[in-house]
Amino acid sequence: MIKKSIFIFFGVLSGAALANEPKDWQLGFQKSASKSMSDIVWFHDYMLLPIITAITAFVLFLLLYACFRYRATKNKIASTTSHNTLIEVIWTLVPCLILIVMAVPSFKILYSQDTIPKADVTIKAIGYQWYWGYEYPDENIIFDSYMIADEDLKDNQPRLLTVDNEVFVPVNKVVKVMITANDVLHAWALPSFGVKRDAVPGRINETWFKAERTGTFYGQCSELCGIKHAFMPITVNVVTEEEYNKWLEKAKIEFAKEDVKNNIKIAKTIKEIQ
Ligand SMILES: [Cu+2]
Repeated sequence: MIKKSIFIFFGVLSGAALANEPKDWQLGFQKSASKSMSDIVWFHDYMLLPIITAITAFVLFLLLYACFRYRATKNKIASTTSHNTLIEVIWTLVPCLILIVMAVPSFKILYSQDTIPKADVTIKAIGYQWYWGYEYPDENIIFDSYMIADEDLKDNQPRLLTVDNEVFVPVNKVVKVMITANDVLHAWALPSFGVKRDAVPGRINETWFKAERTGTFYGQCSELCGIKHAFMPITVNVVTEEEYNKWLEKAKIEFAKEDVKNNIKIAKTIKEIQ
């Protein structure tokens, strides 16, 4: 029985760890799919968590020790000590040192996220109330990506995360994402890639990722943007180079940008006629 529960416990944990989407009872981050996210997970697991745990344990020990050692029954006459220069210097310097030690890897990760390498694929993500629009500026592709309603979900499609038109990117390639919005603030966030950037109307923010494995990855708008904020998910399919090229061929016809221009032309002509 115990063996079985241990098996189930670790099974649940590893299952959650392998997923590209949030899972029930999940603890910690989703499994990383980019170096950037691996760095973030390392920073959290091996730097922040040990420091937080050590500080919490130390403060708890001091509290309990003070409560026990200086309890009223054993100390009839209260101490009048109010200063101790040495200890004050220590409790100022030690937190400073901890912050400096934390700052080094933190800034390293921050700068590596901020420096965009030469992009193999460029995507533009535009936040709308309440869906995402995507453009592949180099490929003349443009499409909108709406969430699939609960009643239209097929098997294995996660609720609130599945969209009609997914983003496709090739594996092991640098993908630059230009992020903007058309109406209010949104945020394009994909936990497995360690990516999160605000989508600001009238301004383009840039970020990048390099997915290290294939699969379907899910994210959500991460800036409170209105009544349907929770219903504008982000789905990215990471596929092999061949599959990506195949998708491109199809998408160039289905989502051709020229069509939009033609529509505008047609609309203008109609207006002129009127
Ligand atoms: Cu939004």
